[in-house]
Amino acid sequence: NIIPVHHCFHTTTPSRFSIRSNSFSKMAATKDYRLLCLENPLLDIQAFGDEALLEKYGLKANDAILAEEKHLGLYEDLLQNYDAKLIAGGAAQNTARGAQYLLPPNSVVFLGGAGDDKYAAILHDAVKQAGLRVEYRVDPKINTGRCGVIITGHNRSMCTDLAAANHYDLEHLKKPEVWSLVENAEVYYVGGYHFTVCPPAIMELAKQAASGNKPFILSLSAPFIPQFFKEPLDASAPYWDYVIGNEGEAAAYAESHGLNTTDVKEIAKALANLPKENTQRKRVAIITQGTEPTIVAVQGEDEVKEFPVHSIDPAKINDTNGAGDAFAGGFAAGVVEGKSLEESIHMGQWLAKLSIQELGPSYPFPKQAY
Ligand code: 26A
Repeated sequence: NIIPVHHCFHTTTPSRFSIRSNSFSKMAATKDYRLLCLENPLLDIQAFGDEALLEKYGLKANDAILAEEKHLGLYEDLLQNYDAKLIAGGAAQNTARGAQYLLPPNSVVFLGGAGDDKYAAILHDAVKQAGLRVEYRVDPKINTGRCGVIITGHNRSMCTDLAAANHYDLEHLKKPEVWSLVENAEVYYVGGYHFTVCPPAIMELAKQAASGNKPFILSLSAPFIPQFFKEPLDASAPYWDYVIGNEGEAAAYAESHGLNTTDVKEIAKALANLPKENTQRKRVAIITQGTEPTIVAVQGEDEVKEFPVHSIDPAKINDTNGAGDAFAGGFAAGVVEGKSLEESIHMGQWLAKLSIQELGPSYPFPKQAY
């Protein structure tokens, strides 16, 4: 069953095992593609903007929304008038690249919907550089999804036209060559943004995780998910082994669920103690708060822990777009490797610190060693 390590991009036949040497004397066979991620592959069209630009499109300085008709001119506007850069994005795809950054080759596979255009080509280049395998549901008739990102100071406003990403479906997930990757995976990561696209696919992964006692990680993604996609979000809640969000998402969850509190620790506790399907794992709720400490609540435990973030010279920050995704990527890598909760959080904070020094949701290459 053991075949040599090789890189395998955009193909449908996975190399299931690779050889890695743990030490000179010991060789270990480790399974490939242990982490499987699902969400929306997007191309970020990112620029440094100003108040006037936000106002023109009716955008808040720090937000993530779905584009409406009135927003569709934003993308060309950014490219022509704001010197926008094209950067691989999609929140969970950023997380998947991030986890792969820390894990051995061929550890992570990402699923989502894309087109067959120049934007998809940019995504393929980026994931190839990251060593991330992607299995896109390709729709050649629809363009690849775009996310307009306007940076003002430490804020970012994101406006997404999902396009082909909106057409991900169960049929793709159940294709034998894709489903075998699902069965083979040991940890699942779903970006909450996918609740706007295909909740049945999320539920398939959630149930696959619970029935095999494998960890299922969910990101709340943005305040509008707990606000406007409460029903499918709540249906998946019993399957969350780890739920990750930031302070804004936690507040939106508390409000839409009538928790009657704005205290982040109380919200984390409430999330951790929701009913759970797989009782073999205690749920962990993790709330990041930018430069403030990361809050961690564990199901059934009274004490809510705080983990200070890794300090950074503010002059070194390029932009914070993708910081949360990077945190989730480092954290997920820790879960895959069976690290302790503390160590996994440390890995998340380490990767977030690297990412905010890059332009957009990116990681430094050549790689820095953890
Ligand atoms: C459905 N929506 C709105 C989205 C997104 C999204 N990824 C998936 N679905 N809106 C913004 N993003 C991504 O978030 C990253 C930063 O956290 C952007 O593409 C950006 O790379």
